[in-house]
Amino acid sequence: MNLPILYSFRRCPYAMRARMALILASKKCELREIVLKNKPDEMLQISAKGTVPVLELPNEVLDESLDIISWAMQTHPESVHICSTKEKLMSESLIQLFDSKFKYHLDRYKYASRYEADSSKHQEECKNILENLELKIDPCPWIFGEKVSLLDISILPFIRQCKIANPKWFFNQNFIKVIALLDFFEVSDLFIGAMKKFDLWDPQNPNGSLFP
Ligand SMILES: N[C@@H](CCC(=O)N[C@@H](CS)C(=O)NCC(=O)O)C(=O)O
Repeated sequence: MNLPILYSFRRCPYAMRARMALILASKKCELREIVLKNKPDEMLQISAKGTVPVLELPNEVLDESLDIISWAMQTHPESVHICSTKEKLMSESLIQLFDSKFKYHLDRYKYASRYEADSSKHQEECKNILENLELKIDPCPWIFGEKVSLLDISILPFIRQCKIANPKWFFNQNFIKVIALLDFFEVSDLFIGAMKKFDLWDPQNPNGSLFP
């Protein structure tokens, strides 16, 4: 295969958003499914920081999910909702909030035993962020209307992780619009396509899987 190579881990929310961007922009690549406990040397040689996703292009390596999304969108900006200046500013600040503060508290809530015994304050922080999001959006069905946006694909994988941590608690909260948006996202062809299962990449048998 002579395609861009994507090192990916199915359950990683950053890799999910990169895979969704590649689907939306119809960018074919060779997907190499990895496990975080045993990262292949081939990946570490091009990106020593050892996080997924990593996209290897002929002349460049992109090892930040948002850079992979920008690269994918360069040629197909119309495949997602085109944001007004106000929507763009809102998207940038929300993506930043979810990548930093929300992710910080989500990890400490979801993996409480790895951090500290009491995860309730982290659950509360996640809840506060989702309640604030609830006040800012009116999804129909996506955040900005008919067409999926970069904001949708960037933050929904994290909101989904928050749900998975404790579905009973999550569905009992007051962020009704956020829950409806997540429900819509999880059954969308886009998300289902991005969650397709692939065998683990075997460096002895170097061809990965064709994606999407
Ligand atoms: N800022 C990076 C973060 C990527 C990231 O942290 N990915 C996690 C998996 S969800 C990872 O690879 N962690 C390395 C590890 O656990 O060893 C991005 O947006 O691509």
